[in-house]
Amino acid sequence: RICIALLFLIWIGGMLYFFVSNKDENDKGEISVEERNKHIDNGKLSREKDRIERDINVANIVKDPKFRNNEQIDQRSLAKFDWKGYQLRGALKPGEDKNQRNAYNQEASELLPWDRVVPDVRDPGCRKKSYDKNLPTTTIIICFHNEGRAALLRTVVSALNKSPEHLLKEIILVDDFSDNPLDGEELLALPRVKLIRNNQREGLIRSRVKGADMAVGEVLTFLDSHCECNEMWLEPLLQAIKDNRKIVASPIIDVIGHEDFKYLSSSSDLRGGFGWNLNFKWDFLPPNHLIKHQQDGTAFILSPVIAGGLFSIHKSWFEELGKYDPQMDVWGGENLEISFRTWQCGGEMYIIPCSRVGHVFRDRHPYKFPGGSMNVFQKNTRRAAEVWMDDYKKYYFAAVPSARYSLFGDIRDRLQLRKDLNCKSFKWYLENIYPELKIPDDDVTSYGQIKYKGREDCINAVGEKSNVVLRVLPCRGSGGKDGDKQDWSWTKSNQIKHESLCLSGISKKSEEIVRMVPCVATDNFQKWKYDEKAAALINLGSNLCLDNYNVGKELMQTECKGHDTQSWKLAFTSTG
Ligand code: UD2
Ligand code: MN
Repeated sequence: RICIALLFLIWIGGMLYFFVSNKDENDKGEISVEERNKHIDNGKLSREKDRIERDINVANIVKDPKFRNNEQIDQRSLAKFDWKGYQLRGALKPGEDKNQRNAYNQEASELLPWDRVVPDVRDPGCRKKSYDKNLPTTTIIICFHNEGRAALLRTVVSALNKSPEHLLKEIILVDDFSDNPLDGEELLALPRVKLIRNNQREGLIRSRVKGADMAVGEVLTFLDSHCECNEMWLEPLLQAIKDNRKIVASPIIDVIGHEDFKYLSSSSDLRGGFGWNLNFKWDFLPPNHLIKHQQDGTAFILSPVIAGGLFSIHKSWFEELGKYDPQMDVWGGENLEISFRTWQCGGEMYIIPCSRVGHVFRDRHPYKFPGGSMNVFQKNTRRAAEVWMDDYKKYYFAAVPSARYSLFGDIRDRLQLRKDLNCKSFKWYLENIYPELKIPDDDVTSYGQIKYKGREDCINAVGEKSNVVLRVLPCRGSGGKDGDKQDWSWTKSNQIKHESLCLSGISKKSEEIVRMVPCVATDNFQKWKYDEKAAALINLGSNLCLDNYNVGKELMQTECKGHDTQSWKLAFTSTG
């Protein structure tokens, strides 16, 4: 109970800090990498599943997929659109939980005008940039499944308002079988808007391909259905692609708070990355890239992977490159897949800092996953790993053991595509594009979680590099949110390792706090023995036992007396 109370206090403190530090939306008080990663973590799905699954009303009239295109674009005008009426007909009902339907505060979203002004948070250097007059045209593709009307409308309207007329061919909405077909149909009254409605749930991956196939613009620009485009967001993306047809160009993704819908500037020192669990995450720019970025805040940022939702790509390059894997369902995995494919098959990926688009990052999925969220995410990810990662997929299996058993279907078409495009190896990708991703050592004999008293609490390595402390917190499962903080491995020299650090007893002193230090295979204080019978972890340098004596505080080593606070279970899998 003390532990829960403590966590609660930490959480309150964190929230306070977060809100205070983001008080002024115009200041450069940017959102932290942890905060952004928190919202894009993929693994927490299954735990949340019961809570999030909404009943989809199957009694809906199923309509054929259709593509409606009002020829008289000019007769439809933005000014005549009854935005309040549109929103009202799908608005939050009295007594309805405001966070339930969308996993964001729908009430806050509906209180904002459809064309609200957002702060121009671009690097000052961006205002001095000029772009060619004859940029390629684009089609904006927005897939949605039961998106809140206010957010969906703001996405479309901000795109209309912030894009030069001559560059925007059309906005294709792909309604992925939302409960109410009118959510999309009523938007056909807006200029340039076209609509495809799926007659069954397809997921965002196949839906995007449908939109892409219909597109008449030269460049495809994908957006999520809860975005707001910022000043001059489109030109930098199109210019990058005009200059190099094989560039996949992403904006900096600003944060629209899911609680208050404030538009917050994101740090421009971040780029897309992933760990061996193949969850997307934001990485700080590595030093050599950071220097370049600090010299010129408008320079392209090389990104090993894209977040997935917001990017432009030349239509012909998208097609040549194999669009998306059509056997990926619902959500997830496609972002890493298109990233590996782009880099390995001769393309490039950049974040273009002068382009900024806000996005509502959420903590959970508001929609149901036919097939179960974890299964679907794992299937998609495994397909990506099988096709693109060569032997390196073994590190994925090591990080997410259950992925070995996922049913991932037939991948022959995608392997053929890789062959036809003459793509480079994953080794090449790691060495040249993402050398920062460290390859796990082969001196590891087993890996997994260390459970306190063999129950539902696990040892976590909390904090950054030089200041990692150990805490016992609820087990989350590898791949889950913060699950990687609970990943431990046992080495051939009997070290207990997390990332590049090893658990050390430090000295012979009893009641000494144990610490994470750089691994040295010969240091006896870093060597441990697991006594199966006593369920104790004994340090070979001090002969003392790992102890959670001060519950909720850091771990220490104490004399081995068989106390239950000295009881640990290694939930480990062998690498062999
Ligand atoms: C991120 C991406 C998202 C996608 C995803 C991985 C950003 C900002 N977002 O997750 O675009 O790449 O990672 O797959 O980079 N949708 C459907 N049908 C479905 C499920 C979702 O149409 O079955 C729509 C949904 O309404 C939304 C979009 O697809 O417009 C992305 O879904 P999300 O917002 O839940 O994904 P997000 O932002 O967590
Ligand atoms: Mn989204």
